[in-house]
Amino acid sequence: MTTLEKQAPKLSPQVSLGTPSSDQTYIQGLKYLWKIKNEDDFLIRTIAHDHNISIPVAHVLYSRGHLDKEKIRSFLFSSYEKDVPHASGLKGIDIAVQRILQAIENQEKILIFGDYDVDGVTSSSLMLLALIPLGAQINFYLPNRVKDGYGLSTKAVKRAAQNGFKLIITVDNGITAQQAAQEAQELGIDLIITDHHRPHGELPKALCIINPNQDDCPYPYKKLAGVGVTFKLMSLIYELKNLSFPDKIYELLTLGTIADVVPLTGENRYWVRYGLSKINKQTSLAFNVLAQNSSLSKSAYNSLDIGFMIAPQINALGRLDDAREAVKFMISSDLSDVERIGKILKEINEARKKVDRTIYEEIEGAIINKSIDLERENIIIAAHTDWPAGVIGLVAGKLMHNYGRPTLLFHLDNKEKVAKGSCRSIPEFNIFDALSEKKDILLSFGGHSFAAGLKLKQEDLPELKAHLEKRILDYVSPQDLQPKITLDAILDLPEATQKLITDIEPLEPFGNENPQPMFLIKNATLLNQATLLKDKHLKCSIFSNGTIKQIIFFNRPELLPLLNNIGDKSFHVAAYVTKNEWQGSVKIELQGVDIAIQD
Ligand SMILES: [Mn+2]
Repeated sequence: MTTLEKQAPKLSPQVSLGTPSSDQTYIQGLKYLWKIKNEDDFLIRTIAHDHNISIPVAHVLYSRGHLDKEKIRSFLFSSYEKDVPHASGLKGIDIAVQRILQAIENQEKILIFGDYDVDGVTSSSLMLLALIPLGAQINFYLPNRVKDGYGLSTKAVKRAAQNGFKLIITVDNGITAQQAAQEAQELGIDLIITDHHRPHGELPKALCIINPNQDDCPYPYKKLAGVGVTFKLMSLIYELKNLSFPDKIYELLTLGTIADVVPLTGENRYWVRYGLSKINKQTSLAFNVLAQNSSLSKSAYNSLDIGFMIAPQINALGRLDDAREAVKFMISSDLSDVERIGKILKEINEARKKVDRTIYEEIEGAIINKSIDLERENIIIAAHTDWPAGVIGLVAGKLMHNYGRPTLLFHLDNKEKVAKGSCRSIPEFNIFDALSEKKDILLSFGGHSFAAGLKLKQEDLPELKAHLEKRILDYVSPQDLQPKITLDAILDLPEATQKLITDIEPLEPFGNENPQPMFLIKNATLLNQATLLKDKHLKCSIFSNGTIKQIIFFNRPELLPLLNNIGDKSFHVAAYVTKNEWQGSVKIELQGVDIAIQD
């Protein structure tokens, strides 16, 4: 063990969140604290042998707690029979199916009420695409983020009544729409709520609620996205009618599931795999335009391409003035329409990236000049009138990752004197629970343990901050509040071959709760001078165990002077192993994440 590697200090006994960390080794890297599970050589070799996979891949499975032979098999080969529970297990779904079929039969007007994010847009699109061919008199409404805000409102219900709708179905929202549900009841409109957000407070009084996260819903898999819940409802209708879905349905399910960053485990893992296989056979017009916009040309797309290149553009859909365009873009078969909207999306997304960078830099500046003092404060909390509500969630995510702190950013609406916020939290701190304790000052809030949205009076911001600062001291150790990365396996540089790429593939699709594996390359030395690409990406060659490999560190220009003065000193590298496709040839590429220089 080098001086850099030390056993994790024992957490204080009242800390029950997170996994016990005594079986972890920590390495202090330049930017991140590296966490890697202590190896058990015998177990790793057994996994490799049992499943005929290479040692580093077996090591990844071992580090992630896939130890049981049967569990590993079902992880590597997910199957419909094992991973996909029948839709009828969802509480309320039978009532919903009957009511929808009745509405179609009687030609009653149905309104889908969606959301402006990718999950909401794909959910709405999926339901339309499924119900229109059945002859439903169906229309949809997506609220405008600025004018209407999130979720089904009494205003929207009144308007629906005026327009003669008899049935409203929410997708990806509605679980906290108590007042709107009341209004619907009074106006004689039946309301079906489909949602996946955690219920809190009294459940709305609707005809039925389909949400696997309801306390008494027996459906075993709780991590579906909004589009996943919509899909289950539609799949039961199609099963009853003995029909099969068009491929486009699976594309929408895949896009929404990846974009909503739900865990890619269990049923989600099954559907994303299935959807990717459909996408890689034939992509839709919308998908093609989005791939072109991001200059992606690959023989096969993976979940990371969708998460990082495709989904952010669909997110820009929510910023279109006319939200209807978003759904039109997703499901239209008119190429000129799709191309026209696709062009706008590209522009909006580029503009969004600029705003995103400006906000990030402003906050970074505040941290550097200590107006946000991370030595004394444990969370990042900041607010501004100029920050658009639609962008702050993404920036909060980036800050959380780079600083290791739960982050809350607010758009200040000075007319109404309210603050509308987005927060992202570290795995060790359940932000949903922490916010629930302060319900009395929150005008609205909702979300998950790692991400939530909220609204409160501006004057209450200090109280919220004080509460969160206090809770974080109760639950989280100082070590939890450092920017961290989790490494999965040791990689001997000679093992970094094309075969390794093939061996890693069964672990895909990567995303939330199943990240791309990160490897630890020990005791490397620099072979020759490192260089900068485009002034920001560092490229160099490293040498270890008789092997030389090129490696690229994206957005780490500060490593240049460091590495070029390192001489013969050896260092550890944290890196991804990826496939680089260029003009038909496939090469292995090491993408460095961080280095740890040894004394
Ligand atoms: Mn959602």
